[in-house]
Amino acid sequence: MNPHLDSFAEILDKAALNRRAVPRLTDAAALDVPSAYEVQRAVIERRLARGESLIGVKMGFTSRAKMVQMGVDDVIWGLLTDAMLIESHVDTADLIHPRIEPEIAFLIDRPVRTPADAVDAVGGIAVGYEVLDSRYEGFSFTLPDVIADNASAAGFGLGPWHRPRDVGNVGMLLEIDGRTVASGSSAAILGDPMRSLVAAARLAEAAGIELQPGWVILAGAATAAIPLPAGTHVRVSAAGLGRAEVTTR
Ligand code: OOG
Repeated sequence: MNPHLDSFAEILDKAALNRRAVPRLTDAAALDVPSAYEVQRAVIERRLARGESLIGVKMGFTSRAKMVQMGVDDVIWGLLTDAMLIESHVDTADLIHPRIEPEIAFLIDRPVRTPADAVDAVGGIAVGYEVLDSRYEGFSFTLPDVIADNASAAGFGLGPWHRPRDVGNVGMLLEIDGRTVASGSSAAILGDPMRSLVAAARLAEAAGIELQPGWVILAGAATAAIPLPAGTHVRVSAAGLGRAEVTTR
């Protein structure tokens, strides 16, 4: 790999480990989208070298609300490792400036080699949440910056799995300490979260990655992301899918 790109991966990996935000990579150097994905892979390779394993992918900017919030206009993806899975607590001291958003999640139960395999490979659907933590100062980035930073992925949690069903237009809520802080419809996710799954399969095929049985695909948020303070209780829910909850400290 181009040593220049590897040094970018080192900067982002260190930023996450040290919980210290860094300036945007594109402030100092030109970075195009393919190179940004190379940086993302190198960031993930560092995590895998520390013993983590891949357990899925997350889609980003699949809704207008997110594109407008972050000022970008293309669908992207990031990779999820087992260390990112949150059971019931998240320690905000481990993060820089975390945000949370509600998600629809798909469980893959057979290998997805092409986008045509994607829909039939779904073994379960759940509501979940994603904790985002940009490694950039001010949570501010261009499209290549955020791709390099693994699409701001920091953690995620899931509600109970349900049998595959139509989730094209279900109401979704994000509550913090009992107050509704964001709400929307899953239809905000590319018109139907299933389209986000197909987009994930397309990106996977292009990247030469096979979506594996047991992997989770986060389809992207239906709402803007909300800052996640310490000492709160967060609940996300989606009609017909129940809920997922997390406490922060
Ligand atoms: C990038 C990740 C966007 C989504 O659901 O659209 C994303 C960010 O906003 O920090 O995960």
